[in-house]
Amino acid sequence: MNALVVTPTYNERENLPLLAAGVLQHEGFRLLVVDDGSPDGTGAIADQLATDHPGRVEVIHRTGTRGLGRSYVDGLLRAITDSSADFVCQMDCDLSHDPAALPSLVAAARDHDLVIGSRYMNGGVSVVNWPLSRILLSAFGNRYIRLVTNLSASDCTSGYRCWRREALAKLPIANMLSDGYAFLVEMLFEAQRRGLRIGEAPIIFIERRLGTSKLSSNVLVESLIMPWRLVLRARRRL
Ligand SMILES: Nc1nc2c(ncn2[C@@H]2O[C@H](COP(=O)(O)OP(=O)(O)OP(=O)(O)O)[C@@H](O)[C@H]2O)c(=O)[nH]1
Ligand SMILES: [Mg+2]
Repeated sequence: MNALVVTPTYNERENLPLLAAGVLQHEGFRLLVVDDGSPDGTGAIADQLATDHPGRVEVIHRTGTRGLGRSYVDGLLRAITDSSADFVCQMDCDLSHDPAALPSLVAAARDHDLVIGSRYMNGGVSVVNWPLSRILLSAFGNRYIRLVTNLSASDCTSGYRCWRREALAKLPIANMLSDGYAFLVEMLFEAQRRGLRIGEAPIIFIERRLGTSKLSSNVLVESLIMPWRLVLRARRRL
């Protein structure tokens, strides 16, 4: 078993070494860091990790317009060409996604094409240290997205995911409409539309302790509009 873990980074200087240690402790797991020219020097730390762990850590240094969606496009396009990777995982670098859960996500992906690490599998929302406003935003956001797009996953916005690489390669990664967090919804939408086998595994999301959030109002507005764009585009393609 070989899994490549893609993590986008923007100013994650303190978190990246901790995340890398958490990922690399698992045999068969490698890390691909997609850094967006972080002003805090995260890119140089990623390069050092690549030197310290030859063959297990790789870095993409992006230039040009920054964005989470764009970074995932670059990282996932690289990942699908990596023929030694059976699985491709995606996770945030801020330790909100516990690397200890990686083996169980990969195990669940043996009989799925995509497994989502879900915060919504126990009736409530499994998050630690979120203010009520953030819980409500996530819960209503997910409900809204599911209503508009008809997605069946309980957690459509989770960034903790594991794909079978061959299934991921069937998606039109280079043609995604979204730049920001909506990218996660768009990928899921395209996966469900193509009939990929989508499963979920419960996770506990822990709010970041180090560094700062990059959630912006632009990104939230895109997340409101994108579900409608996806549905309309899919209708036109029928
Ligand atoms: N490459 C890249 N990474 C990004 C960008 N924006 C956010 N990220 C990374 O995406 C992951 C999630 O971003 P966060 O800022 O933690 O956003 P969030 O998890 O929705 O919000 P918090 O709850 O505040 O942590 C982190 O690893 C960030 O470093 C970006 O524009 N480019
Ligand atoms: Mg975060």
